[in-house]
Amino acid sequence: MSETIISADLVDRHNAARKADLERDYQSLGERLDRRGIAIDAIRDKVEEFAVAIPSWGVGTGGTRFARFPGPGEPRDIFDKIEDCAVIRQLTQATPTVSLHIPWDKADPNRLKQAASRFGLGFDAMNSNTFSDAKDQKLSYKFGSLSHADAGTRRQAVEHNLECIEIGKTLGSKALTVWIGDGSNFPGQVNFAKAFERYLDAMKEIYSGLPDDWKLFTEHKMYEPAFYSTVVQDWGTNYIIAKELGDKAFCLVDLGHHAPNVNIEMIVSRLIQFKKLGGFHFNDSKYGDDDLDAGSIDPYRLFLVFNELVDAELSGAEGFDPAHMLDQSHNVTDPIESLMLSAVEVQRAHAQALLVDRKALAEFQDANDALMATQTLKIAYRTDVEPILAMARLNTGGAIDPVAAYRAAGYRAKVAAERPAVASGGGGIV
Ligand SMILES: [Mn+2]
Repeated sequence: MSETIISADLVDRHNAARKADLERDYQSLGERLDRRGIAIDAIRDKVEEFAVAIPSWGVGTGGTRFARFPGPGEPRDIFDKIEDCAVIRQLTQATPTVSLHIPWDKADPNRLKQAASRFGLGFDAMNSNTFSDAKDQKLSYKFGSLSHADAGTRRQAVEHNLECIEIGKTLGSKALTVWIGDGSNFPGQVNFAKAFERYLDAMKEIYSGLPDDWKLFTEHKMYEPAFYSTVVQDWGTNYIIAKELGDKAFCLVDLGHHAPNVNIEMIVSRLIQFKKLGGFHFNDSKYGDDDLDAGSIDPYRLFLVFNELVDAELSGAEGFDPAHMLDQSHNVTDPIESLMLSAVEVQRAHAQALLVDRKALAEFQDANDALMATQTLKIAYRTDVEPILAMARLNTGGAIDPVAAYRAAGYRAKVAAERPAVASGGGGIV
């Protein structure tokens, strides 16, 4: 039995006060779904199985290029971050793993493993960092890392990634995510082909150090930190990388890393079809890589992405096993609250997508009935699945209303008393 940070008594009392209402709502929704031929318990079971990883860096307050305004009780180190992740896990029961960023979270791997297992947490993908300079680093990444013109800098970046794999092996991680800031700010600054060739050569060295049961994820991003061109610019480039490297290499889709209005759900479908979808970094955006909370701006798009995922799952797409992770910057909210609600939003999109009448949809598609096809999606999307999500939390030991339970527990005030205030300062979010 793993330890809990929020008192189990408090969660029990919280749930007891809400249970009767929830049971009525669940039964009422169950009757309505039954009329559509859907068994509510089967959907709830799938929600209970669904998991999304928490990025260690997400529990600290994020920042923009303008500034960062830390909140009270900021985690001081990875061990504080693990405790914050344990709270998110306890109250939502949707986030069983933490994704580490090296060197930010560097610590004795055995101690890390112990700290996480105390709360029943595991480790998701390892994330390398060659987009900023670590303290005492020999060569700078100012002008790139894996695609750098200088062979020594590329070697240093390759070795860092190999070190991340080594740390991850001890932790029980099974994937490495390589995100780079390489690119250019001016036309003519770099030779596109040469830079990409250097990147691919460096990635091949990293790939050769990957254990057989690991996956390698690469993430595309059209701009930032480089503003004219990035080396891994778009999903096409990302697909080429995964294809060049081999069967253990997959593309990661960060929802914020596309131009506004790009049809992300179609990209997801293409990557599934050609067996290269590795997983997601969930977040939401209005203008660019805003790193806003998942589902906060365009929940319908999140649903449409899950519509593709559920379609692939139900049709038994070969090798389909995408990793789910949140990747957001919480600038004006308590990061724990944002991450809990974001995990629930991702669960919600999944549950709604499970409600799509796929047989009817296929028939409308074949009959060229555009109106009814799109209505079929809308009927699923319009269904308020909150009673299913809340019942899944109640069944698995979480809180019916995670934010209300978290606030009642006074966790933030408690850690603020223990963790010294952090001075506000420079921005920086990837
Ligand atoms: Mn990301």
